[in-house]
Amino acid sequence: MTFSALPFVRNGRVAWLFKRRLSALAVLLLPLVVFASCGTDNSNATPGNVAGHAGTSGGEQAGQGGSYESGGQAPTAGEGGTEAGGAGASGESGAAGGAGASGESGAAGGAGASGESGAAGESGAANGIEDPATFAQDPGESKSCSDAPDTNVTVFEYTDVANTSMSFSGVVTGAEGNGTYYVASGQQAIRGPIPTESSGNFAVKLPLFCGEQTVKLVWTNAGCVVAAVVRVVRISCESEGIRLTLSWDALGRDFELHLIKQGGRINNNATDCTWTSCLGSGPDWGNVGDSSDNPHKDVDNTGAYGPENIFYSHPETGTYTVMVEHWGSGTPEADGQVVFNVAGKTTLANVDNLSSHWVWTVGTIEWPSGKVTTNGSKYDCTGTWSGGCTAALP
Ligand SMILES: [Ca+2]
Ligand SMILES: [Ca+2]
Repeated sequence: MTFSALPFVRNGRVAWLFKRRLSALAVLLLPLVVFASCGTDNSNATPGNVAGHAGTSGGEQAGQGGSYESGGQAPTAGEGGTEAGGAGASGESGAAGGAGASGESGAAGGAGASGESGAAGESGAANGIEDPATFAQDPGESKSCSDAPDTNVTVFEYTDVANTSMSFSGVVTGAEGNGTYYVASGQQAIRGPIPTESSGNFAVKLPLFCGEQTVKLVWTNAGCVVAAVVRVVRISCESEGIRLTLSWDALGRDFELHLIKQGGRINNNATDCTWTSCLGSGPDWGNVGDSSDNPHKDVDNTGAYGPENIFYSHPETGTYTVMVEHWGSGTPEADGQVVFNVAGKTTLANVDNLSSHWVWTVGTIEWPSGKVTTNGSKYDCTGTWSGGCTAALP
C-alpha cells in the first residue's frame, strides 16, 4: 500500500500527502544520515547530554541516544488524568511523573508568586525553567572555568529586531554533546536543546519575546560551562497572550503541538491550531474575517528536537487544551517538554515516554485569567490514527 492511498484526506489538504511522503523518506534516509555524519559521536551520548546532529535536507534533523535535560521540574505525580477514551482505543489514566501540577516544583522565593501557576523561580525567573548558566549574565562569552568549551560567537547584542524568531549558528569546540538554549524576558522563558554536531557545528532557530530579552547558548564539558550571552531587543511587536513552545529529544520523531479551543477536537482544522491548520496563518478564531486575532504556528519540525511554537496574541474567552502527538516513528522512550508562556508568566510541563501515535494531554489554559493547569495523561491513538489522531479528544 502506498501512503497516498491511505484515507487521510478528511481535512482535504495536500500537505497531508506531502508530509507522509516526507516522513517515509526520512525513515529510509535516517540510518544513512546518522552513519555518515555523526555516528561515532553518539557513542558518547549520556542522558542529559546528547550527541546528535542537525540539519539535513528538508528541515530534517537526526540524532540518537539519550535525552536532553528537561529543565528543573521535580517529578511530581500527574494531576488527575483520567482520560476519556474515544471509541475503540483505551485511555491511560494518570501517567505518573513528568508533567506534574504546575507550581509544585517552582523554586521558592523570588519575585512574584502567581497563584495557580506556581511561585516564580529565583530572581524572577520562569517557573520550572532553570537558567543553565546563572554565572553568566552580561552580554559576551562567559566561562565557569578556564577549561570550558569555546564558541565562535562574536556578536552579543542585537537591537531593533523586527522578526519573531532568530537563528543562531556557529562552532563550539571542546563541548560534550548538545548545548542548551535559554531565552528569558521578565518572568517568561523558554529552554531546550541546541543540536550540536561532533564537529562542533550548531544551528538553532529560536522564537523571540517582545521587547528586551537575554538569549543564552550554553555548552558543557567534564567540569566547565561556557555561555554565550546575547542581548536581543525585538521591536514593533505586541506581547502574546498565549505562546507555546514544544521541544523534544533525539528519540522522538516529529512531535506535533496542538492548541484546541473550547469544544474543539484534535486535528479538526477549524478548532485545532496545529501543523495542518495553523502554519503561517491560522483558523479564523475571534472576530470572523479578522486575521489579526487568529493563532498561528511557526514551523513543523519533522525530525528530532524542535522547537515548534504556537502564538496567539488575542485569545478568545474560553478554556483551551494543549496536546502533543508523537506523529513519526520515534521510540517509546521519547520525551519532550512544553513551555507555556501565558499572560506574561511561564509554566513548564514535561512529556514523558510518548510512543509513536500516542497523544499527551499537556494541560489547559483558561482565558482571560491566564490560569494554566497541567495534566500529564496520555492516550493510545494507534487504533484511531489516520494521518493524525482521529479520536474525539479532548
Ligand atoms: Ca512536528
Ligand atoms: Ca479571526
